[in-house]
Formats: sequence, C-alpha cells, structure tokens
Amino acid sequence: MVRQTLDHTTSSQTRESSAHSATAEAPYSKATFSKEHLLLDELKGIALKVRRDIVEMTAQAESGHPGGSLSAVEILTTLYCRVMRHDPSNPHWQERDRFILSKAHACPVLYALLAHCGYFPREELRTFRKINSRLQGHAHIKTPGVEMSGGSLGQGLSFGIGAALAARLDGRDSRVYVLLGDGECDEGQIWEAAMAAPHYKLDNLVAIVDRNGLQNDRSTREAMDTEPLADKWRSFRWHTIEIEGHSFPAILEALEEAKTVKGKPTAIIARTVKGKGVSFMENNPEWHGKAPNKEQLEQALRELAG
Ligand SMILES: Cc1ncc(C[n+]2csc(CCOP(=O)(O)OP(=O)(O)O)c2C)c(N)n1
Repeated sequence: MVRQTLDHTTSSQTRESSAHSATAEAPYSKATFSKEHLLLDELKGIALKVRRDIVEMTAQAESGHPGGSLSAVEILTTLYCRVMRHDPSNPHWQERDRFILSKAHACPVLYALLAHCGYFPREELRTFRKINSRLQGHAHIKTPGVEMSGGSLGQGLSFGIGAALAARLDGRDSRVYVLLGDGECDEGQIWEAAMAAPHYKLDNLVAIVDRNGLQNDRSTREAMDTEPLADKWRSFRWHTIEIEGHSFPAILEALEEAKTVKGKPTAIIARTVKGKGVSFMENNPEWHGKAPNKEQLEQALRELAG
C-alpha cells in the first residue's frame, strides 16, 4: 500500500489528498511535514542534496564523520520529510514527534535535514565544526531542532524512553524515534534501555539501528559480534522489523507498521552501507571520521550530481 502511494500517486493527486488531510486533521496541519506526502522522486532528490551537504560540510571543516552520516540519509529523510510531526518555526512545540540522534557523531546528516526543513538557514551549514558555531561536531541542544546533546555513545535510547514516558504522562500522542549505530549497540546501557522500554509498554517509541556493519576502524563483527541482532531485540520483547535501509518504501512501510503496534516498542534493523553514495567511501572504515580533500570532494560531488 505504501509502495503504491509512493510509486503511483501523481503530484496533483498527492496535493489534493494532502489538502484534504490537512483540513481533516487540524490543528496539526499547519505545523506538520508529514502531511506533505512527498513523492518518491522528491525524496530521492532531497537525499541526494543531503549527501552533497554532508561531503561539503566535512570537506569545509576538514573533519567530521561522513561515513555514518551517509548511511542514515534515507532514514532521516523519511522521518523529517514524510513521517514526523514537527514545526521548524517552533522547534519546542510540545506536540511534536521527537528524533534523537544517539550516534551523535553522524550530526552532518541531521544538520542537513534540519536546514532543509528550515530550522536554520542553509548557509549556516558552512559553519559546521567552527568555534562558536551552533553546528558542533557532535549534536548539541543549542542547535534548533536537536533534542539531545550526544557524543558519548549509548545514551540515546534511555533518553528516548524518558521522552516517550513524558509524552504518555502528559497525555500527548507524540512519537519518539531514536537512531542507534550498530557499533553503538556494544554499549551496555543500550541493553538496559532495551529491557526497560517493553517493561513500560512504550508503543510510542521506535529504535532504528543503522546496521552498516562498520564502526570506527573495523567491522562490527570483528569488534563485537552482535548477531543475531534482530533476534536479540525480539527476545527483549520489541516488535522487530528488518529492512533495506536505503529503500524509501521499506523505511516508510516499517515506520507505518510501528504506528499500529500496541503495548510494545518497535525496533527497526535497517541494513545500510556506510559511506553510501560515494564510491570510495562505501564500506570503507577509513571514512568513519575523515574529511574528503579538495579532489575527493570534487569526485564525490560528481558522483552525487544526480
Ligand atoms: C561511549 C563511547 N565510546 C566510544 C566512543 C568513540 N566512538 C565514536 S564513533 C564510534 C563507533 C560507532 O560505531 P557505530 O555506532 O556503528 O556508528 P557508525 O558506524 O554508524 O558511524 C566509537 C567507538 C564514543 N563516542 N562513545
């Protein structure tokens, strides 16, 4: 169903249904990006632009984490441009859905999406990692739209549980999405949180694992073999879905499925490629925390020209 909507709906059909749902679902209509019903081609176009932003930001800063940012592009694009209820003109809107970047070193992908949505001017991306910039090398709450300061891995799911419990206590129907790295899943705190969320029956919480198979300098399998990863989440009583993490229809379908699950949180294991979209970065651990030089940037931008 989701696939059909993405693949076959025409622009005019989409805008009509968007206008209709906006009227029907006030008061959120003005403030939501989820009702735009962007077409698959539009999402692909945004993803390409976000990838260009990532390589440009890291090149300009001469530092940063392009690999784990590029692997999460489709996931964040789907969340920010199709699924989440949020208002860039009012980042602290109480009724918003929350996105928590637990693998906070991948902030270039988050900054690019926040700029795309209008949380701050696109030109500000050029200040990435500069002294006194709002766009620091690890996500920080002083940036409009960023929900949690991070950098020390392992904390985001616990934070997400707090946000999901708060929504329930306040009687809000906000949903909470947490992006975890697969290397990050080596952290014990992740598994404490993984035990706690089903205990509290947090069906408004979704953990997405960016399963790119690499961490800083080697494969996750070598560092700490967490397979069978999906079975682990299932055994912790999460509704667990495995998907191809660069497929918009698959991501969207999984996120929609998560909305229908009652009484337990959902874990989405998204198989991705670290460095996706730039040939020399793909599946190469060297590009975990290294910026492209001028020639490499030019090649990357050629490959991402669309
Ligand atoms: C608690 C903690 N230990 C170690 C690090 C250093 N570190 C930064 S990124 C990283 C690897 C993360 O791998 P993964 O979660 O798979 O991220 P991705 O490959 O998707 O970028 C590590 C170990 C850290 N930031 N925090």
